[in-house]
Amino acid sequence: MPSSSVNYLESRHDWTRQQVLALFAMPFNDLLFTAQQVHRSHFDANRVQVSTLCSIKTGACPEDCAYCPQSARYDTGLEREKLMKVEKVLEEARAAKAGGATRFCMGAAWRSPKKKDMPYVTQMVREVKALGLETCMTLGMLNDDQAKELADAGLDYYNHNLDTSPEYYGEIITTRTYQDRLETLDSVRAAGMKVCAGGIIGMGEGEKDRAGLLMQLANLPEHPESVPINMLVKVAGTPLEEEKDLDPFEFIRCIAVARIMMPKSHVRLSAGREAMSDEMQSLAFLAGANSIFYGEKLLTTGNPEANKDMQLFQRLGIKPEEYQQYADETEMEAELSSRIAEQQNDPFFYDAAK
Ligand code: SAM
Ligand code: DTB
Ligand code: SF4
Repeated sequence: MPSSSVNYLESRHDWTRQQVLALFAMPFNDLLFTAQQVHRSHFDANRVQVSTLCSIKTGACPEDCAYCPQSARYDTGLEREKLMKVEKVLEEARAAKAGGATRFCMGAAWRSPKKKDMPYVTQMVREVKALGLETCMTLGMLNDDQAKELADAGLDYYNHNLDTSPEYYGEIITTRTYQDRLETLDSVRAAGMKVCAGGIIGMGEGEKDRAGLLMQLANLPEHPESVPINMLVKVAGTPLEEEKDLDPFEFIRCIAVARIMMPKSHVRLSAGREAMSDEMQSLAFLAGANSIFYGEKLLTTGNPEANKDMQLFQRLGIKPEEYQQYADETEMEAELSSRIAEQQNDPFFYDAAK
């Protein structure tokens, strides 16, 4: 292990590049063992949160994100669609709930929402929430007022990814800055919503960029509650379509380091699962991933079939996390502690705190 004086069970916001690179450099088994210890001290290790995505506005996006099939600048054969009617969104949300999802994530191919869009998206939030689902949206950049409007409508999470390190960012996106992204995350936090922020792995970045991305996320004043780690989905027509495959172990390392650096966050094994074997996904869970996107489609690209995911959960003894509405943080901590205590009665439990 890199340093015996580091207490990996504490939440920290002062990670140095050297420390993060030292985590990446650990022997694979040591890294996974450490990540699993950290995971078990904060979570029920056999529960995975299940979210479903819905593209409420598809294609024709003015931005130039090199990975994205929805950018108007690349010919990816995607049909552009108008903002989805609220009733259609609700239909999809009901189906997601019936399928076992607890969070419904609505995504729009926008640089940022326009004034005229806000009444529709806030209505979506209110009505999806009324179905008993957690709500998440990803609509591009937000200012303080827009974030407040969404928070007032009851939006639980806002997703806005940093995507990569500040140093590599310019290779991927030129139409908005890293600072713009950080400011959106500030607005989301200031409005009182939970933050969902992560990135994409496999875009030709180096390990130092993966370390740089995780450092940015973990050194935010508060860790994002949800950290999606996407593996690039290579879409024909995008500048990254020919990007070479990433060593799967490098991806798993990234999940493990995210788990260690943000011990209380849900780390989502996000886009790219269709290209992963069951064994690779199970390694990601072992490394501390505890959330997935569930349902046959992400926003515009494919995802494993729902029944294949449920079979994998069954084979691994994983249960979907239930949606609990707690009165406050204390009640939530109490519930988690009792789950962790149950886990400690297991003869194979390894107490990381000892
Ligand atoms: N337009 C909004 C924005 O970019 O903020 C929201 C939707 S955008 C599709 C949400 C995120 O999806 C991106 O930030 C990126 O991290 C992820 N994403 C998009 N295309 C992807 C791909 N081909 N592979 C992996 N992740 C992708
Ligand atoms: C995130 O980090 N990944 C999701 C969600 N947030 C919005 C999106 C993945 C998109 C993959 C490409 C597509 O389906 O268009
Ligand atoms: Fe537009 Fe979002 Fe795609 Fe970038 S990632 S092109 S902002 S939809």
